[in-house]
Amino acid sequence: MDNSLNDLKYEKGLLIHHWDTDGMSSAALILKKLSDLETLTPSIGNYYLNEGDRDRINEIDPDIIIVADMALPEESIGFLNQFSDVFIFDHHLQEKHDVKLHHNPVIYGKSPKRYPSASWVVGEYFNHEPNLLTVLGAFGDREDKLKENGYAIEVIEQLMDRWDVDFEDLLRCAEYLDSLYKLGNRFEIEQMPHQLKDLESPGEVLNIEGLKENVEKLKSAVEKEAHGNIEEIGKNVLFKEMESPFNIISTVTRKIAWSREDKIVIVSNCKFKEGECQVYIRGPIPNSEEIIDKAKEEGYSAGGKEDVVGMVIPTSDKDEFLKDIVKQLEE
Ligand SMILES: [Mn+2]
Repeated sequence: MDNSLNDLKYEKGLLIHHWDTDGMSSAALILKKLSDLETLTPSIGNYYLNEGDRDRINEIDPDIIIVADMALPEESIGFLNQFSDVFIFDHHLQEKHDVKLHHNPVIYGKSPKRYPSASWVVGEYFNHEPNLLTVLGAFGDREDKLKENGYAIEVIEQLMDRWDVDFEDLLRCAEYLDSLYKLGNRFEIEQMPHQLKDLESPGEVLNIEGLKENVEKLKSAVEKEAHGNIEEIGKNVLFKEMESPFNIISTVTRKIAWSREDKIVIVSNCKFKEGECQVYIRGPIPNSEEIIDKAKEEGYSAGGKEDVVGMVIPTSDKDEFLKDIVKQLEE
């Protein structure tokens, strides 16, 4: 085992982590060992370091950097490498980076079932027995699918017995923590690992101030959007224009699509981030791969699979882009 993080000397350490439950839990596990790190999450929705992030990192001027649960591109890693040694802990499929330590068992051929989350990777690296934080990350990333993971579920069931909670309670913990990025509360996300690191049971997570109210606020926002005005803009295509300050487009799209299973549903939201529109498509999409490739060719961020596509485009391109998408869907 590579122990190079265990006897590190540094003045100013920086911990960059994903904004979701797994990212915060992985960061908390690292803080258990190195509690004086500054925490930073990239601008929510960006899987890279933008100018604002780079300014903040320049300001901190770290002499060690740890990255948890984020598959940053080569260019961002190159930026970090200028400051200091970089340590990466992750479980996403990605290229191996030229850094001090790139600890990702999945890219070295280990099964993703054995490492359902970055928290699982970090916990093992520091020789923790699986604990609350290990398990929280896995619930955040895998949710119900954890039930199909025989290895993980055995570990989880033992812990659930000890805590006297059930599967639903742990799902709720992840929902509570993920409310932060859905609301866009970046500052709270960056502070949360410092609070999580001392928690030992799911009940303590559910009691974190404000999270329950967050979840309720999000639920009513989703309901409102999913039942609002929906237009028919193509033969089998429905369109919903959201105006929400929250990052709930994927939940809203799923909700509409599940109630209109014969239709393709397009949802846009240009109010989560200034200057940008999120666009989601769900339903029986005949050519999702083509749509994703074309959006990428045009320089947009896009991803998805056969029944769902998500994209981010500049607000100024929105009308033209949507027209194009409808055309592609009807081809
Ligand atoms: Mn993860």
